[in-house]
Amino acid sequence: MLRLNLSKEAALKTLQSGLAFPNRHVNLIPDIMKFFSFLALACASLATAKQPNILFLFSDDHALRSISAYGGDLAKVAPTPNIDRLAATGAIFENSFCGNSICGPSRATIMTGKHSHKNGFLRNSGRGLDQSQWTLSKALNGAGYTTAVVGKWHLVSDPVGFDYWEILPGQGSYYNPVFLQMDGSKKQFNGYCTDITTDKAIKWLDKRDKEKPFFLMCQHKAPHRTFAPALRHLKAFDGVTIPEPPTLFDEYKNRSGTLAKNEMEIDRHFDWAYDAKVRKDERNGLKLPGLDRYPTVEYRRMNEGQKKEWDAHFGPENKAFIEKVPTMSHKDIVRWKYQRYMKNYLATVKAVDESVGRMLDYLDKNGLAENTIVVYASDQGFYLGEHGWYDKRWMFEESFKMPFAIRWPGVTKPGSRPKEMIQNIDYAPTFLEAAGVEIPAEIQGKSIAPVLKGEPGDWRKSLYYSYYEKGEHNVPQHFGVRTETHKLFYLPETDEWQLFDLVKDPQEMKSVHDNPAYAKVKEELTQEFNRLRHHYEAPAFK
Ligand code: SGN
Ligand code: CA
Repeated sequence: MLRLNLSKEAALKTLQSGLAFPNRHVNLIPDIMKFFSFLALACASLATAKQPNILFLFSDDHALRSISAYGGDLAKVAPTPNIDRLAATGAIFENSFCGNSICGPSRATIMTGKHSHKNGFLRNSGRGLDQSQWTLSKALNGAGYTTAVVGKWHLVSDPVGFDYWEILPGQGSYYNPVFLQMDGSKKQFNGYCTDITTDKAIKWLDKRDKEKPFFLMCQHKAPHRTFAPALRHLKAFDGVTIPEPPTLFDEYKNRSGTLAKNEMEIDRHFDWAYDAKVRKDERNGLKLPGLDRYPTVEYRRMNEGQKKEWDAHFGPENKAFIEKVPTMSHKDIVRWKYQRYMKNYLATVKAVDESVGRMLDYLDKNGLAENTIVVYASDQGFYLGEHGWYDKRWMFEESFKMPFAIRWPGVTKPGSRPKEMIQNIDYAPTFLEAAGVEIPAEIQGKSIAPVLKGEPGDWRKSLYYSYYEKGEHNVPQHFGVRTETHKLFYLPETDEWQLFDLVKDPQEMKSVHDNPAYAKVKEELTQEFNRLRHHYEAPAFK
């Protein structure tokens, strides 16, 4: 099949320079050039017609458990009819993973198709993405795509390879957010961040260069901490009791002692005003157990009308809670916090899902659905009370996994649920294949197109993981391997290994590393870990 990965301009330029013979007196050249120019234009438009649009819908910290298409105990309350609709008309991956469970690094991996040690973006606190390296946006832009990113970026250095961008500075804010403009200025917008990001994405689609295929990254802040819902959704979960995970009161036995040193527990670290939304001035001087360090920052950003709506919801609930605290057990207080956390988290998801619905509707209404690949994913998973936690970072399943739904008309089988293990290194090569662009040798991922077609061939049987950060939430660096049945990871700081049997112990409550019955598995996984580290050219532990 003819694949021409050039824009019309580039195709013309290439042909013209190829015909610039030194003996310029030959009179035929102008005619030949005209003919070939015509051919080039025709071919380029043909290739353009074949290049599908790519709509990348992305959120921040979206746990799989809170997407009803994934099933599980929250399926009945998860407010995701539109993500479900995408999954039903495309594919949703049961085994989709990140390479490093933290925001910037996950995004850098998506943009480069490489693990953190190769793209240089190891941790959020770094200097930002080195944009001089190969990136997905530069490649698609160069291959004739018109490109844009709106919303959360978090790669520190300004976007490159985008015709248009309008991004949140750093983490961004939920209410009345500020957006960084391409000219370096900042503008504030009234309203709710998820809605505003969607408005900007739609506005760009309306105004885009319609001669070209598009690559649009619509990236939300939600449902990231501090889990602040759209005001219209504050009451969405009133009267609902969210099921608790069985490991909400994990005591961190039978695993590395570093787990107990975490600073991401709902019990000890979920801040009362900041996270749980019980402000100091609402407590009648009552001292509450657990962290109580920060103010309710999102509340401070609101105008008087917004504050009124917020208070009308949280005020009476907080009052009733504070009156009840003296009669509550410690565990009951943790349970209350869990309910508060989950209702707000799910309410932020509800707006993200509405955004997905608006974007899908836009494609339908504008005749774009048939020629647009749509992906919904998030930079990593998240703990929704499993192991007593919020946040991510660990290689345990809840945060190692990334939600991933894709609709690629003519390629995905509607309603399919592939089991193959994919990773965020695979997104860039997948999009390149769709665009008919050659995949550079330096890319570490693989196109998932064969999996989508139901012809996975010799698909990978193991995944590599690395986590380099140290600091907030006190999760130690660790590096590991996951197969379909087991997981092994190494903690350099304490020189410890952890081995989990994912079939017998899916909640990862007991490391079997020192269990003689697992000696063979341990040996196999250690070898596989070393093989992967060699394959991906991972540096030595420091
Ligand atoms: C912020 C959050 C942390 C979170 C990191 C990383 N604190 O620092 O809870 O783990 O981001 O998240 S907050 O008070 O600023 O909300 S990430 O998704 O950006 O990697
Ligand atoms: Ca994140």
